[in-house]
Amino acid sequence: MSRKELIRAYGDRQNDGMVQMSFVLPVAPSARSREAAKIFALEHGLTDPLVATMEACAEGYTFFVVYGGSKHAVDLAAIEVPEVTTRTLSRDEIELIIKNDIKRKVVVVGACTGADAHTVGIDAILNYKGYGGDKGLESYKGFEAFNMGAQVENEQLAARARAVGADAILVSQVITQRDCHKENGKALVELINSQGWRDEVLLLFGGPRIDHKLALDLGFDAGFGPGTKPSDVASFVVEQVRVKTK
Ligand code: B12
Repeated sequence: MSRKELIRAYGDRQNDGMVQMSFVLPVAPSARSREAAKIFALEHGLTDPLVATMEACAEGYTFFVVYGGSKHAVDLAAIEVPEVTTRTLSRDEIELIIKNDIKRKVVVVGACTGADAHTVGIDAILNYKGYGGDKGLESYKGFEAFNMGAQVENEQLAARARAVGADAILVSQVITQRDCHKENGKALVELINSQGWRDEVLLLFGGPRIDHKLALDLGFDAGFGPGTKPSDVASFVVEQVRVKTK
């Protein structure tokens, strides 16, 4: 049996299990509301709850932060989760791999698909301005990036990607109501499979509620969540295309 690797929350010192929880209650701030917040935290299993914040956030609503002890521990050794393991390369490293190993432009086509109108995420990855000071794929000499924008149908995206000989298709999904992101993503994979060119293209799935495991489950090659930088994506794509080129 493998050794357990139990970890607990860190508050003031190792293993003290201190956590904080925040919530809004539909009451105005008062001594009674403070007590209600304390009881609410106790009911969730926090020990010795301390109401650290009690602030009115709208008429008749109060925002609370409660600090208290949690008895729970997590066994890290028992967790297995797939993750993108590609190291994020520098711009120079990426450009060099494309120039010396791939020896042609790497073509990517991206879109926010279905009824989803949120363009900011896909723009952050593809457009010149990028994200968090990290310029988008469009800014690399070695990439040719096509951004089709939002509300793009899977058929349109697949047709465009095929027409330009895309190495990778980047799908952004922000809206997750009624699991429409899963349906949209899966439908694209099925479409490309049915057209018989799945082996020729990398499929990347991204958005605030996307992770690598979900993307793999849906048939994509990788998933990218919140905080992804264009250079993370560029690194993954060039490493994969380099392997395919060999
Ligand atoms: C801006 C915004 C809008 C704008 C969008 C404008 C635009 N041009 O994009 C407008 C006002 C149009 C809008 C509309 C709606 N919105 Co809105 N919106 C937001 C908001 C405030 C910010 C989203 C954003 O821009 N984030 C910044 C970007 C940079 O982050 P990101 O998308 O996560 O992208 C990063 C990563 O995820 C990743 N990534 C993203 N995509 C991809 C793709 C690939 C391939 C890769 C590799 C990486 C990657 O890289 C990016 C950089 O790190 C969020 C709330 C929030 N604070 O997040 C709500 C939010 C997304 N919206 C929401 C909703 C419900 C709607 C509406 C349905 C509201 C309505 N009832 O009309 C409509 C839907 C319209 C539609 N048909 O899609 C909900 C979604 C709930 C859900 N999970 O389904 C949110 C979460 C608000 C909320 N709390 O309820 N919205």
